[in-house]
Amino acid sequence: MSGKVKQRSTANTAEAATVSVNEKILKECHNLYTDPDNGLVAIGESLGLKLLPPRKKITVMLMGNHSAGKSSFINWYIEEHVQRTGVAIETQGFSFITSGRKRESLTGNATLHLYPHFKALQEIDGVVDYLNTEISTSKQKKFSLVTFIDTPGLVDGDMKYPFDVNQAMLWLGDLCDLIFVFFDPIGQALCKRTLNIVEQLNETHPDRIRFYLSKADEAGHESDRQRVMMQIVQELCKRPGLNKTGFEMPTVYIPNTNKPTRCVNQIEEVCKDIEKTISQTIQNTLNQLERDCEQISTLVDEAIEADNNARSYNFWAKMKGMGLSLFGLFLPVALLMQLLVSSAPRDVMNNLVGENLAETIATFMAPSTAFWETIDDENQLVVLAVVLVMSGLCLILSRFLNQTKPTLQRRSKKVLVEKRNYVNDHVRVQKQRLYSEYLQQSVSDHDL
Ligand SMILES: Nc1nc2c(ncn2[C@@H]2O[C@H](COP(=O)(O)OP(=O)(O)OP(=O)(O)O)[C@@H](O)[C@H]2O)c(=O)[nH]1
Ligand SMILES: [Mg+2]
Repeated sequence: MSGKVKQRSTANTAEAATVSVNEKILKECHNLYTDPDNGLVAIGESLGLKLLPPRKKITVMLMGNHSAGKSSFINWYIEEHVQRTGVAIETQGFSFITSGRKRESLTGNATLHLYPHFKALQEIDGVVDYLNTEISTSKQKKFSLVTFIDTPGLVDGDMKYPFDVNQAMLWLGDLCDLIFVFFDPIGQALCKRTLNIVEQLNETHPDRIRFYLSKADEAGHESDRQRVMMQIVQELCKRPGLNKTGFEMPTVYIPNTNKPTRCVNQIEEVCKDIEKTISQTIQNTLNQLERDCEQISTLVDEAIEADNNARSYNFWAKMKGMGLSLFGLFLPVALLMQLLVSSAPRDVMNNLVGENLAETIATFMAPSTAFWETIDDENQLVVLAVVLVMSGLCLILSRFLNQTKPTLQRRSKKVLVEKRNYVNDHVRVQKQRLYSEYLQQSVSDHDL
């Protein structure tokens, strides 16, 4: 085995290992969210928090004018001829190209089942009939972590699309991680429709868009290529929404060993962009996982604190209510006693409660008896009425104060604490492990 071949096979093995580590990380993160019993989505839902499970792959949309080489790029990337290519208008709808265990083609409805987050596409009339998925078993490059969306070639003029192509492209662009815009030197590189859509997408997602001069080997000599590039950049700069300094437009073409050319090919840059986005997505997914765990933990803490506060509030509300009720009941009893002490002859009292107790009561109530006797007979009735009204008010107020706040049942509280402990002790530990695996693999990548 020659040194070069050996080197390439070592690089391929390392690449395959990286893909499988990254694939595993995204898959495990996805499972941590979607587990039916302990998934973060279910836990979040029970706390009124809507969480979205992370995607297991990144989505790359390819757009550009007709015959710019979009489908050919996908076929080259996955090293399988899944998409039709040719000089005619080949791609008329939207094709999702993704990796799977079995080569299969899915129709529009099956595609929407496979990608539920793209379901709103069916609101654009006619799109579903022009939607399909190609599942390929290819394991080339980073394909197991990428879903490509091949889009219809864009042309100006009388061409009629069976659906609102601009709307569909803008809508899909919203959900993609990367948008590759292919400009080819021969065709309608400056197709207005392409520029319009790019301009609109650039308003909302400038960080996702990458421009490429595709089929660069067909541009002729270096000077011709430079001229075409200048023309495209000038046209792009004319658009206010695209007028930014330092346009980057790598020149790319599908390598063809039968047609050697001296033209520089930066197609590896495209692959690197995909790899960079995968790395970024993994880091974002792990960071989001940490944030979601934190949010769940905070929500549980808040729920428990609110419950403790409600319990303490309820305790004091009950105490106040009980105090007022007792006072409300005590007032008429005290009044009755007063009436009895002041109006009943001493003999009757002695017979009723015994001599000793009658004496104690008389001593105890001496001040109020003295006060009672200063009030003339007419006003005694008024005092009687006031005391009875006060007693009634105290009883009503006590009922009002007795109103309590809802509290959690002991079992529900226990379940909440269990959920928080699961998130903190299990999910966060898993996240830590996945981060270490990711960093370990990415450091060894750089070592190579
Ligand atoms: N020389 C050269 N030809 C290419 C390259 N890429 C694609 N082609 C050819 O260009 C033609 C159009 O390529 P497609 O991949 O079908 O282009 P497309 O952008 O998918 O076209 P539509 O689906 O019609 O929008 C085909 O005949 C390809 O063989 C390239 O890099 N260099
Ligand atoms: Mg095509």
